[in-house]
Amino acid sequence: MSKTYLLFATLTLCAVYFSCDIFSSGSISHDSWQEYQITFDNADQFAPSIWEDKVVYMDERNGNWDIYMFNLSTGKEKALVTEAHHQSYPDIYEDKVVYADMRNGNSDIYLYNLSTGMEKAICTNPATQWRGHVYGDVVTWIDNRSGRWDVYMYDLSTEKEIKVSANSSNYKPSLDIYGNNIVWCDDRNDNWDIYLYDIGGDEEYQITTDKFDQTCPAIFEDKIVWADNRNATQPIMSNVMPDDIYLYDINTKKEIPICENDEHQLFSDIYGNKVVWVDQRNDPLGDIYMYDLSINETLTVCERTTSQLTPKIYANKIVWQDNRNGNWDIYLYTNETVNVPIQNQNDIQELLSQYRYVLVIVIVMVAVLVPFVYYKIKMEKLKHEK
Ligand SMILES: [Ca+2]
Ligand SMILES: [Ca+2]
Ligand SMILES: [Ca+2]
Ligand SMILES: [Ca+2]
Repeated sequence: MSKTYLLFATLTLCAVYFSCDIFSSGSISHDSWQEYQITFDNADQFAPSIWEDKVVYMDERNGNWDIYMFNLSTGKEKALVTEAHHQSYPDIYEDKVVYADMRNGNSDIYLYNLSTGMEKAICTNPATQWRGHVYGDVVTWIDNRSGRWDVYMYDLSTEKEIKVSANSSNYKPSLDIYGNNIVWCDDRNDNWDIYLYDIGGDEEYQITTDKFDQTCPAIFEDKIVWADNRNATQPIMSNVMPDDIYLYDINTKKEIPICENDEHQLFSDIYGNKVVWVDQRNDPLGDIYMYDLSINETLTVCERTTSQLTPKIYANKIVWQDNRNGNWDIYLYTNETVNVPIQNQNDIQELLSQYRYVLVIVIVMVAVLVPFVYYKIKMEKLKHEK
């Protein structure tokens, strides 16, 4: 009995030791492309934006929309703005985060400075200001103070606000900014086109003239990408025509198709040679795809039966909103080293981690019971033999 018991006791201790090692939460570095979940709260996290190692998003855990940030270097999440009204759709550049803010009873544009922890009202006009973006010292947004929609900008260094668009749009444009270039789409010609404003030259340029719709532009250096329905042969359900993804090079003045698949492609973003977008070819709820201009290849970033939307890319880091957990969370796909808690990165590991204490108790019980039963049977046998 004592020998058997000793053996089982030793095995039990080993099992407990190794299981604790397996379940230990900590951080890990990965060299190859991998997917990470970066928000875990049961409320919704939405509309991510990324700069270097900082991912910002809107978060409803406090009962109204707030602005939160996850730092991929420290592995820590931080609440940036938790004012009691809605703060939404953040955009980030270095230590500046801009967002739409409802604290004054109508939508305004605010800025949160990560270095100072201070907020600054950028535009509090009583009309609607929406879709704030930031690059360098320039904050830009769409504004309906004229009754129609215009693009405005505010220069943090000169503290001056100017109207950017030469003409107004009937419906809400979307916009983006990189360097001295602000891009947006508007319907001044009764179809959607892409426009560009050069801040340095104080001049507006029309980028697309096609009679179909070009929408949702994004810009990186001299390249602009957008969703384009010029190839739609007939309107599909709800008059939404399938979009493709196109790219325009400001230097060469050439336009090229990035994806002309028959299904809907939308929400594109660009960084370096990589273009990302939402693709409906295999899932009407949306998957994330990427095109690499350096190898002319289309790659799948995330393909699941649930919804993946609003991808943003910075270097080799792609973030998006994902409802695979029954609520919206932020996910990341990267081949760079990031600091994300390991215990949640693998479904099986997550499950094991959740039940680690139950598992340890079961191991201990087995270790106690097996020699006990073995001993009992042996005693019974001895009794019978006698
Ligand atoms: Ca809030
Ligand atoms: Ca306002
Ligand atoms: Ca057009
Ligand atoms: Ca999907």
